[in-house]
Amino acid sequence: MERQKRALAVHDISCVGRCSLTVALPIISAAGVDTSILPTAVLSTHTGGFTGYTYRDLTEDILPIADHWQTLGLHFDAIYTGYLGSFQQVQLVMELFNRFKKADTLALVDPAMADNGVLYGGFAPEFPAEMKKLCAKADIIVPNITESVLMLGEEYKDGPYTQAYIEGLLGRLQEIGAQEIVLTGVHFDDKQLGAACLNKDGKISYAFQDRIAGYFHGSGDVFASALLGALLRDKSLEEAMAIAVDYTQRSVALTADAGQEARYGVCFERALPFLLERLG
Ligand code: PXL
Repeated sequence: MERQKRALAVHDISCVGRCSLTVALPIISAAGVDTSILPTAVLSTHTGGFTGYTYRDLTEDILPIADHWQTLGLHFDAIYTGYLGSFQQVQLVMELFNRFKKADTLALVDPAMADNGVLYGGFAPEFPAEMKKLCAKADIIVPNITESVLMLGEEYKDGPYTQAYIEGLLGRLQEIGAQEIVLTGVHFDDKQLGAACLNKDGKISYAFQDRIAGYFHGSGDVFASALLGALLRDKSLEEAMAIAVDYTQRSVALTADAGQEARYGVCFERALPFLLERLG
């Protein structure tokens, strides 16, 4: 057997309402990858669609955890970050990259901070500029269209989009610094929804699935986690993106079928057999 890869997932724990670590850990583990976690905060629920949630900030624990890991000489094949609650947490993730990102470590940054043209609650308008600095240090970034325009200082436009607009956006995102871009929320009509990627050789690819009406909380985290799992299973960027689009769409379809409230997240667990089949 070949060596098992190890990923580090740096996200909050939202105890209820599947997103961030409660999505990343099961999906990346199911892909066969040893998944270490660094929880950045503990919330009773995520912040989208609930009121009165608790928020225990774990910023002060991040460097002591990193110090201990350094004594162990740990190696990570990937470092994956998502929702980060403050400017300071973005700075600390950059420090984690300085310490643990080696030549063969894939740094995947999902600048999870906005959707549908607006920043998530609690973020200052200056936050996207800070997140852009972290994206500059990543190998792959996975923004949606809102996050992309906020980081680029451009105006948000509702879809459907043109191919020229999407490809222009991909090019401008690559200029931020990450070599490869996977853009989510791409649609050229109202029937299909998917993603577009620009790889390090300048090649652009697309992956689509039939759109399921509605807004599904946590689907971006399901997508990015499946993408990383597939990449760590040695799929190409294009293949990993197509697998992640198909798996996310299945999870969303199962959520719609089950008639579940969207704020509790998508039924990604029920689609795991499909993901494993696609990973081979
Ligand atoms: O999935 C993004 C996310 C992660 N973590 C927290 C959130 C959100 C989105 O709202 O509130 C705490």
